[in-house]
Amino acid sequence: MQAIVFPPYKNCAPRPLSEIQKRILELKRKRKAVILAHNYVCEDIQLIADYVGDSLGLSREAKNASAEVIAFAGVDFMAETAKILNPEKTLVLPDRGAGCTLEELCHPSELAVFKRDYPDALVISYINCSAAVKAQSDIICTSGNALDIVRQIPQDKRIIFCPDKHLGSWINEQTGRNMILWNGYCWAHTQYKADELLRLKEAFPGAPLVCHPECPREVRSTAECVCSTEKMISFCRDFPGDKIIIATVVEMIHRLQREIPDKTFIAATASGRLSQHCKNMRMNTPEKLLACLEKLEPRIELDSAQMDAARAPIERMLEMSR
Ligand code: CIZ
Repeated sequence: MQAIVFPPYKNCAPRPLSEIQKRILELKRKRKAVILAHNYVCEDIQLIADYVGDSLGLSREAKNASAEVIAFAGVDFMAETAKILNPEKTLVLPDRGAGCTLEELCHPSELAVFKRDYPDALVISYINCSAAVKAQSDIICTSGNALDIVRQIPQDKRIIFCPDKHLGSWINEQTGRNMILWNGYCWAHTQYKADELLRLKEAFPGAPLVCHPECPREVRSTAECVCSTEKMISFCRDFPGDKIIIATVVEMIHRLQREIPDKTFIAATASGRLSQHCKNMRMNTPEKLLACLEKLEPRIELDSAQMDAARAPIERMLEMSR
């Protein structure tokens, strides 16, 4: 069984900033920019970002940002969300091609047709979707606030949940709802195999398995805790033991290590692969971050009517999440 063991951070030698990291920080000051980075980007970027977090935290940071330029290390739907909340700001992304399987699997025209069959249903969309899908939604949610948001909707209200069928089925299980699920999935989180994870748990007795709700049900059923990346931080901090197995994009371990420096994290990996990577998040390299701050390109530009339509469900999410 493959796994990568990350020793306690307090035992790791501190690394001085590299030349490229120093140049990024210098340029950031010159451009009066702020760097927002998702939990899933590489450690070299996490270490120099002004804020590292999940989509919800990043949306809040973007909304409150006073900087003129936002450099967003993440994937396109996240940077688009930041632009929608800050239409007057310059929003740059290291690689405009960094997308998301979930986004690709939910085409706005297909959603429009699907919605016709359920005219009275509320559409709740996971933030991992395009601006055009957001514009057709009533409320956006993240994996961190999805349960809380769905619980605020009256029981008798029909809900279409898109695009992640696995996150949607987890919400149905946890809330007793029967939401209508779109048939999308995250490529990275569907690589795990339940039997491999069970074997990994046997190899690390006493270590709980923490997995992301984008994992399929049979994988989730092997875990002691199913939660979003932000909740992984609090679970791992509060867990009394010193070893924890994590099943999500492997770069998450860097933040866990920094915030909980006295524990060992074991990154579960999918069979035949060295580790659990998101190919889109990996397009964010320090070189491309430097280049996008230099050229202020690629920029996120969206149609203003579409941004207005997409802003309402995002704002609703921010109002509904405590
Ligand atoms: O909401 C996010 O940022 C994602 C993609 C995962 C998570 O659980 O934080």
